[in-house]
Formats: sequence, structure tokens, C-alpha cells
Amino acid sequence: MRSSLSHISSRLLSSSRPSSSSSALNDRLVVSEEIRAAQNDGVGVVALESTVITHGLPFPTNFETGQSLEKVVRDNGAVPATIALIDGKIRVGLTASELGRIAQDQKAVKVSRRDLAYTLTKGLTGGTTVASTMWAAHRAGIQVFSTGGIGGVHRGAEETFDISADLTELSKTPVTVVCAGIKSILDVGKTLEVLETQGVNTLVYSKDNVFPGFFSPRTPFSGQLASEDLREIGEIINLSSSLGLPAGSILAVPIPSHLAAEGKLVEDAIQLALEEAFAQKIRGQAITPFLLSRVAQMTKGISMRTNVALLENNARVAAQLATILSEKKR
Ligand code: PSU
Ligand code: MN
Repeated sequence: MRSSLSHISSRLLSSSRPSSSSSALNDRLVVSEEIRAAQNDGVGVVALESTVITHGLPFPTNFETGQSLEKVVRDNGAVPATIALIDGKIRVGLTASELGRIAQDQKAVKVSRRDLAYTLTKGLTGGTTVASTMWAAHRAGIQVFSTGGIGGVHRGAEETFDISADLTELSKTPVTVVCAGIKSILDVGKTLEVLETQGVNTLVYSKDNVFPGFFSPRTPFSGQLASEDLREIGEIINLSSSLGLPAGSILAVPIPSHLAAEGKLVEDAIQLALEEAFAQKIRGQAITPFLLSRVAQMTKGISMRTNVALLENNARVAAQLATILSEKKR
């Protein structure tokens, strides 16, 4: 009896040993030559997610946007690292033809942290969310990541428990996520509460400490600190890591004033769609697709155009921040 127990416990111990994890990671994580060279030369690198390509925008806008985001990063002195799952590998840095491939793959999986292992095992194409892009970026030595909006706490989460893995990833992966705030289809207040609980640095790139709401420059909430000085923001990020704090950071960039009028139109449509969803008792997983398609209908394409412009604006700020952070290491 005793010997069979010790046999079981030694098997349990050996199965939980992390010994093979780093070689599996070395095998699966493929970082492009250009990105490796940039890192060696102290040039900034900006990670870009791919769920927006596989699931966020229709073809060919998704492909064109993927390319234009890479161009914006380059024009601002950094090297883009679009991250996606292709043929059983986590690819950091894609060629134009690979970008085209993921943009047209109808079977692409939306890959959050939990979906990494199964999507790789099946060799499926995967668009990485904020959570899994952060995870891969950190393992590839990339500190800055640009996206549109992060996932968060859904309205009604007290019943559905629908809280994005983006928030838990931010608690344990020291990557800075540049975004335009949190879309009002989510519960912005609850999302900021969870970020606080999880110890995430929540910074606003503005002179006013007003947390932005993606299409709208204002929500009723604030971040910890507002600053228009990317060097100061870089110092906070560096100190957070130097102190050994495991969490990442959010840098929320308000919608620029030249997009404000279009943003207001889209935000009004979102509020109307939310009322419709409530009246029609649409709940749970059905809500987000309902809201997004209603808003697209109501704004006749303006929501998509503004979304792309916000993505580009964030990529610009992220490239500038990545350049500052990499200078300090030279
Ligand atoms: N929020 C947006 N636009 C997006 C997403 C979120 O305003 O495209 C995408 C991002 O890839 C984000 C993901 O990481 O959805 C969150 O999905 P979920 O809530 O299933 O974790
Ligand atoms: Mn969810």
C-alpha cells in the first residue's frame, strides 16, 4: 500500500516538473530575423495582435489594416512584430504573404491564453487576442504592444462571469498595452476595478486624467496618472519591472480630436444598440455580435473607419514608447 502510494506521488511529481516547457517554447516560438536584429541593435519593437485581423475586420480591410499598422510602426522608428499562430508555430513577425493568409483563413481560431496549446497541436491558424499576444510578446522579449481596445468585464458579468482573460494576463505579464481605452459595450467601471485588483499600472496619455472609452475621449472614470510625457511613462514602466512587480501596464490613448465627430456618431449608435439589446432581452454571448453588427448597420461603415484610425493612432504612440524604452538599454 505504502509503496504504491509513493509510486503514485512520484509520478505526480514528475508530471508536474516544468523541465520540458522551455524546450517546447523554443521549438514553437519563432521570432523573425528582423526582430532579433532590432533587439540586438537596441531598436524598439512593437507587438501587434491578430484577432483584429482574423475576427475583428472583414477581408480585405483586415489585410490592409494589418499592413498599414506595420507601416505606422516603421514610420515612427520601430519594428513591427505581428503575432499569430501558423502551422503549429507561434510566429512573431509575419511576411506580407503570411499576413494575407491569416486575413483570408475562414477557419482561423480566436486564440486567447487557454487556446494556445490546442490550436498549436491541431496546426490551425490562430488570431491572438490581447492576452495571448502579451504572453508571446513577453517570451520573445518585447515590452510594448499596440491594439485597439482591450477585452474586459462584460455588462451583466455578475451573472455570466464573462471577464476577458486579457485582464488576468495583464496581472502577470509585464508588457505595456497601448489602447484607446475600453469600449462602452463593456462595463468600463468594473473593468477598471478588476485592473486595480490585479495590480495593473493604468496610465492615460493625456493632460487630463480622464479614462478614454475608445470611440469617446471620456468615461466617468480616471486612471492612476495622466501624462503627455512618454519618458515619464517609460520610467514608471521600467520601475514597475525593476521592483519585480509582475503586472503589465495599460497606456490608454484618447481618440484624437480630428476623429472626435465620427467617434461621437459611433458612440451614440452603441448607446442605441445597447438599449435595443436590453429591450429585446439579448443576453450573454449573443450581446457583443448583436451590438457590433447593429452599430455597423447604423453608422454605415463609419465605425469601421474610425476603428482603423484609432488602431493606427495607437501604433504610432506605441512605436514612440518602444523607441524610448529601447534607448535606455543601449
Ligand atoms: N475589444 C475591442 N476590439 C477587439 C477586441 C476587444 O474593442 O478587437 C478583441 C481583442 O483581441 C481582445 C479580445 O483581446 O477581443 C478579447 O476577447 P475576450 O473578451 O473573448 O477575451
Ligand atoms: Mn469572454
